[in-house]
Amino acid sequence: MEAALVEAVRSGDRQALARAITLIERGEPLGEFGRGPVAVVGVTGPPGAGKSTLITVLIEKIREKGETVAVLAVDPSSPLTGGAILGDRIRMQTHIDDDGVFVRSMATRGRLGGLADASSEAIRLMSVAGFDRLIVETVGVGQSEVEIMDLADPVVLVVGPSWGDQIQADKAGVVEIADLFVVNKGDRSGASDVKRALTEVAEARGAEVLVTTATTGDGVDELLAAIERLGALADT
Ligand SMILES: Nc1nc2c(ncn2[C@@H]2O[C@H](COP(=O)(O)OP(=O)(O)OP(=O)(O)O)[C@@H](O)[C@H]2O)c(=O)[nH]1
Ligand SMILES: [Mg+2]
Repeated sequence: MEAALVEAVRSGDRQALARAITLIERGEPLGEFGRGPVAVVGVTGPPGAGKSTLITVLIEKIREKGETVAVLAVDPSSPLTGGAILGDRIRMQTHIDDDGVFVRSMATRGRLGGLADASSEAIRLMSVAGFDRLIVETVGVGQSEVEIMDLADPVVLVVGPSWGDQIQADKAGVVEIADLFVVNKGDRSGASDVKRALTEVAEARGAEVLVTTATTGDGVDELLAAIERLGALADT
């Protein structure tokens, strides 16, 4: 990638960042590129669990603290998630006029090389752009999502209240890389059952299980606090 463009990204130029991510999307290699100092919070989980809605509330809470935040939503272009990108854009657009917020969806359909490579390059690029926080959303449905989450610390797994049966099935998947478990849609019946079902696997990983309701904001302060505790641990 052109050095001048990368320099512009480093100087905090948001348009340059958007352009650079588009180039990555189209298959232009980033080349040797180190990570910036910002912690990457990974948010993953099954389609429709409420990841984007939760992130939208997290953005508000982070802004209330006076911090800036960038979000990358990776679209694996699978039939399962068709339309997710549009939904994310519309929802997170509420922050469009805020200079302290950068939200970008990235489609990786047709890119040369793997989904994980493209996302990793975009994440590295975003990590030098001067944001206080960086959040990456992926749909936790396959191995490539697990690879993307290699870059994230901590990894937050968000599931819905009907997820209980999946826990066993997902033994080798996202469950194994999660540092924090969130049962969202706490307003729906079943959330406490899923919390109970998750507790064993969470405890085995030394992880907490939280219940949130993204649509009302319930539990999101606790979620942000838990993320901060994990971030603090990651630094030591
Ligand atoms: N009742 C209820 N609905 C919720 C809650 N959180 C999200 N939703 C709804 O669930 C639907 C999916 O929410 P999203 O935030 O798009 O979920 P997602 O996990 O980002 O979905 P994908 O990106 O498509 O995988 C939307 O209609 C939300 O309004 C919640 O806490 N309670
Ligand atoms: Mg989403």
